[in-house]
Amino acid sequence: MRDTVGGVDSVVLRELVDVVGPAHVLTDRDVVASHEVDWTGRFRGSTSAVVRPADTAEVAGVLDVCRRHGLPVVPQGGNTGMVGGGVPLAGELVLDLRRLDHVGEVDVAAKQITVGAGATVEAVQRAAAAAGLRYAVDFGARGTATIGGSIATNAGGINVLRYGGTREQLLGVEAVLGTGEVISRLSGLVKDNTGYHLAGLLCGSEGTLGVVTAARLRLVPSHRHTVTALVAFESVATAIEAVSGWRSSLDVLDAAEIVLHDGVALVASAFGYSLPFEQPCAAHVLVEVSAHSDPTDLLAQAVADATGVVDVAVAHDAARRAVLWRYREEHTAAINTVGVPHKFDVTVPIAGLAEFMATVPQVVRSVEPDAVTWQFGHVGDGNIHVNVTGAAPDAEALDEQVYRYVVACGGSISAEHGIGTAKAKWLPMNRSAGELATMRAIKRALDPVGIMNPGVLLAR
Ligand code: FAD
Ligand code: 2HG
Ligand code: ZN
Repeated sequence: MRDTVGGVDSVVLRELVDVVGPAHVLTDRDVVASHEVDWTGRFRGSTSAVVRPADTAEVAGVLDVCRRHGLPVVPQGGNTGMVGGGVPLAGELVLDLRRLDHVGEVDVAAKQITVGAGATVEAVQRAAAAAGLRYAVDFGARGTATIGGSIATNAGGINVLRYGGTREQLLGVEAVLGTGEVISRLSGLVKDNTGYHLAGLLCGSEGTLGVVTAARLRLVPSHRHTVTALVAFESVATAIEAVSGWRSSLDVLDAAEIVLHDGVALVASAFGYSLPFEQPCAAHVLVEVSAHSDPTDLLAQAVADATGVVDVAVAHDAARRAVLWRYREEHTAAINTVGVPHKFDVTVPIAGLAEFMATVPQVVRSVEPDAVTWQFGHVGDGNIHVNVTGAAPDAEALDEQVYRYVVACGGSISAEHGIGTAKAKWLPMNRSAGELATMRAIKRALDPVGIMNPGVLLAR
């Protein structure tokens, strides 16, 4: 009879140690604990081991062991994902990719960089900035989220309306597929029509097809001037209308993010900040513009042309801009202080967005009368984060009702966070039987043994 350590065969553990070395197969309960629960605290599982490969060859070696023993794997980067896709909910092995954190030289002429999957988004942003360029994907978890995780989830963030999401920055990847095949296309050719775009396929695949080990990323020019304004509106509807107009009139627009009065008040009280304006306002839009010549006048004119503006705070230098951004970026952490949230990361067509935001709290109350609804997000691209506190983490009826309403509004149940385990059950609301069958066929082809994140995306 063979020994087991927390459910995994000791023979398997020895084989994993042979691949990555004894220091990088973690089995101590206290050490693995942080890998077992997600950032929100809603998704908690257990694992017998966390394996920390150093490079692509070691990732391939670990997956080879897993494939031969039929051992399911959850790839994990910074563990900032919001849909329970990066934690071992069914006892899977955790593959921690943060040692693959190489950040290559910026190719200034091509405006590109090659980085390891474990590099943080912020590390890539820093490298780009040091070369006078910019990595256009940006979001609050930048300091912890990895490039691999952001590719696996096709992360969006605050600059999508100007530069697109992660997929739009991705010129190529290196990856180990569930088949064991190692693919590498990091040349960065901008025009390269030589068959299937495998990087695009892996982007958003949430670790279900393979492990991304490196990526070639597009960089954009860094503008000399950046101006941020927090604009207070009398209503959500006027705020949305203004943003819609700015999207046409302001071609220097980088970001337009909405926060509501109750969310701003929560952030202020949770972290000890003063409120941004004396008079409470229904909605605020955090708007950011950047250009080589000072865009302040363009922004001022756009704000002056908008209806329903009650107050404005403008910031030019980095420190004061950060003060305005914290009212937006600290929503996620502030809501966590209230309770474990249900997160609905949704898009609806812009024409129906104001009505959606007015109605969704009623939809929530119809199933969970005592729950509290918080709304904020990337209004510039129609992506609203609806968070609900005060409902049990497993309140499925709540999820179902909200998603049914989103779909009835012509929307998507996942704008940018992915499907993970949290939404796998609801995916057929948004995807046809034909699409799901096609995705399953791709999954079977690239992960024939079914070891790659089996609880995620196509699980139900
Ligand atoms: P993890 O959480 O570790 O993993 C996420 C998924 O990717 C899992 O399914 C995992 O199995 C898979 N995965 C991880 N690494 C790899 C790899 N190398 N190869 C294959 N699969 C892999 N998301 C947005 O889109 N926009 C936002 O504005 C945004 N803001 C956020 C703000 C905060 C405060 C937080 C906590 C999260 C936010 N997120 C946002 C969510 C999250 O999707 C991103 O933080 C990021 O994309 C996840 O990266 P990660 O390295 O933490 O991935
Ligand atoms: C953001 O935009 C993130 O801040 C997190 O996508 C959203 O906490 C959330 O619901
Ligand atoms: Zn977001």
